[in-house]
Amino acid sequence: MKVGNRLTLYIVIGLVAGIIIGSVLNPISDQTWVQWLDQYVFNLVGQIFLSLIFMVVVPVVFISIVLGVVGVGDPKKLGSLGIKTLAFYLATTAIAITLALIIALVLQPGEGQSELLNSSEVEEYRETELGGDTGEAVEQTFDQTIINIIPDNVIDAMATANMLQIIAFAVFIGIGIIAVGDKAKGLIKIFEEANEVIMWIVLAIMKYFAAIGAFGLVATAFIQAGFGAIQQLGMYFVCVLLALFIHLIFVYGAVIQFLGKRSFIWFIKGFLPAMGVAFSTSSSSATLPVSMETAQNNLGVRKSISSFVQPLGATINMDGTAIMQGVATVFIAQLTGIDLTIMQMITVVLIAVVASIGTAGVPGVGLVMLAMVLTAVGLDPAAIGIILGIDRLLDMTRTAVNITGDAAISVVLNEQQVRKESDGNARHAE
Ligand code: DAS
Repeated sequence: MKVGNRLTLYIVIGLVAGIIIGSVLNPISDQTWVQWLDQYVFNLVGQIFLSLIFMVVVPVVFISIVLGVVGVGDPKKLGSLGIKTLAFYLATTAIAITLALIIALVLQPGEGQSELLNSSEVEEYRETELGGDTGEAVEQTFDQTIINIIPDNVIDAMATANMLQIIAFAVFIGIGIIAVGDKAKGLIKIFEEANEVIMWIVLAIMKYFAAIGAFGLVATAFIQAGFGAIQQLGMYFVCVLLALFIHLIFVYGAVIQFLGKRSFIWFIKGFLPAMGVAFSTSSSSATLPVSMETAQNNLGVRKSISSFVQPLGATINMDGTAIMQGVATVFIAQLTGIDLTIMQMITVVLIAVVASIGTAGVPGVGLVMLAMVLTAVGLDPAAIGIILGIDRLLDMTRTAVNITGDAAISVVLNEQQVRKESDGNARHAE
């Protein structure tokens, strides 16, 4: 069953209706009846939808990766797929943040707004999110990030939805199944049948809840969005959105057209349902079952590639987040009257790439990582309080970009594998 055009249309209608209704109600969001409507209608349907897709994330990721690894069939081939995947992800993230830095340096969103640093939001953020100290954000060093990939308790990894540890455990199970061969035939059958069931559940959730759930989540976000803050932070808002769209259209467009040799319009049309769910949930992890279903059924990506590349990407590849961090760092440096040196900008690129590796795709995680980036270049992380009010609207957009990057890479790797096999068959036939 494909996530068809009709369902895509319903999701888009739900999103647009949510934006319109949320925007109309935002100016009167203090009225009791609006708060009642928001809490008992919009937020309720939204949270039910969110819980339903979060419910299936762990089983989908675990089962799909085991089957994905078994599907690849050879640990050496898996190794090469893994290396190519990581190389693509690191390259697109570095391009994303560099693009963001350039746009922010050219458009100067923080110029002449230094008074924002004295706003109450800064002190409030310092007290509530940074525990009042100078904001030494929890620095997760690179070696800790690597060590944290291996779960010392797989049940705990699943209970806490620690995606990287679930992926690592599933890869080991898959390699074990390949190693024992026919003795594990029964186990493979169990995983295949479990996959059919869990994917049926994902599609049923999409079919019956996606449109109304997306509507509820977006409506409640726009009712609560700080539109007032947008006026003040207009240039910051524009810089982030501009960088996100340039990255989406030109970088992913080039990746799909020139590396995947497919039409970008075909790609966006096919992947739109997943982008709509990402936009409404602001969570790459929650969207993962839908991203994989959509890539496999609408874009023809093989299960063995999609099941490995997309879960990995949902956790370690966050180009949209890197873009926000690039713009925000330059914005806050400009507010503080600091011109970032080339070395500081290189530090921002490296920290943002490393920071995105260890964190799951959940709402607002980009701001948490931003504190680490700002601290690394000597800026006050409490300044994040200035952009907190409008971050939910940007989080929706950057999450959609995050998962689109994962899908673009999975399409390219899939097309390359298909071409490699057809070339091989052609040579064999000669
Ligand atoms: N919401 C995050 C995600 O799910 C992105 C972010 O917070 O920047 O990808």
